[in-house]
Amino acid sequence: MLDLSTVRPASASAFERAKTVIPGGVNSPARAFGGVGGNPLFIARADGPFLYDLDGNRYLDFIGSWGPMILGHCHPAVVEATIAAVKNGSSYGAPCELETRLAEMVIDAVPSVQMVRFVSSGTEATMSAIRLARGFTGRDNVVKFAGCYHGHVDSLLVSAGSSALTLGVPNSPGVPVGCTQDTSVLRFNDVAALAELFAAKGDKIAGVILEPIVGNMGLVPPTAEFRSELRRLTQKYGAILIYDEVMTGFRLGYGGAQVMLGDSPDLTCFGKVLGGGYPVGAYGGRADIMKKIMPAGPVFQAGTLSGNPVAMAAGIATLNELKVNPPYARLEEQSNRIGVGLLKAAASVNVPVQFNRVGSMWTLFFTDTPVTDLDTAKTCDTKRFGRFFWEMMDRGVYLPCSQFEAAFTCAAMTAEHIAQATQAGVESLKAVA
Ligand code: HOZ
Repeated sequence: MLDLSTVRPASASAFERAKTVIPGGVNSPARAFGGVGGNPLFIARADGPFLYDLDGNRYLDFIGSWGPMILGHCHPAVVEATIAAVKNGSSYGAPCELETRLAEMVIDAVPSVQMVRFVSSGTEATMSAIRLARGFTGRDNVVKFAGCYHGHVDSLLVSAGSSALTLGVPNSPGVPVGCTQDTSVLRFNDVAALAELFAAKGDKIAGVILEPIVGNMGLVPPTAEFRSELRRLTQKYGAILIYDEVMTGFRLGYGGAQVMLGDSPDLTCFGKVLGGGYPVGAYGGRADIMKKIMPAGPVFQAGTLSGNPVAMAAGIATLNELKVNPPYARLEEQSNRIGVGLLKAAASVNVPVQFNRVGSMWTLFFTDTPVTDLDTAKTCDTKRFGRFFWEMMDRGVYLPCSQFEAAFTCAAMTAEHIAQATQAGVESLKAVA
């Protein structure tokens, strides 16, 4: 096997140094290249659709910081807004109008959201939404779906996707049994199992949380029947339906997955695009539920850097740009073009693949089985994916370093960039055939 440290020596040596002081050399396991082998790139800078590593290589970036950078890196409006904000002070620990303005923008974009609370990450958003669902209903049970990932919340770290799945720890040590004993895990898209669970204990279920369009076992869309049963059963039994739109919010359209699908959950979690590249999460929804949060109500949740002014300014600038110059139709067309090219190339070299895509989120699964849930996602040839990943990297295309993650096309990519990435894919598929 090729010694990767000789290919990108600066990244390799930075990784060695990092490993001596940071566990595994990274501050989030998704970045560690555990699913593809080799060393992670260390990034020197980013601009538009590109990342530049310490060795001076340039890559077309299809991760976009795992979703936030829908406008590309260093979008002038976002840079300008954050510089202006930081000159007014970087954190107050007191309310400011930027928080209200961003909340109004979220409410304007997502009809199911009547009130919003800002936090600092997607994990905090889902953790708080679960607490709120329990506090509001007075019930303990929560339902999640295998392969969905809602951050590293104790009660949701069961059959989790994303890096928990990639690195083989879907149920982490350190999570006490007591934290997950009230969590039921069902198969995504399994309507019969859902109906059975609600029939058995619907009056004990506080809430159901899901990624309405899953990104964390690779891209997996829901069936219409699954979504409508979810809404019907949660309403019938008085359980809170929580859409985790940390990945899909403002990404699949200005109103996220729920507006695209025509759905109306009770609570929604946001992150990623909402912060325009800064640490922002949020949860919002029906006012009668949200008013249970302290200090309006009794459900406790707090955060020193929540609603941070610089992060709020980045979010406002990002959402403003997405509203004024919506990139969604172009992202759809460009992402589709990649899929058409990859499917054609895979067929020509007899590599079995599935290309799942919604808008600008997509995954090339190396399997001949249609991927509709975690079990089918697991039929993938992850070794072949790893080889494909490195072939793409060597051609200057930076994909998510796991079969079980979604790639993101960004608005800074031109037709030429899409053609380059597709050509790299064609050559890489040939190389792994
Ligand atoms: N939530 C991200 C996409 N699965 C991964 C980011 C991370 O865990 O660092």
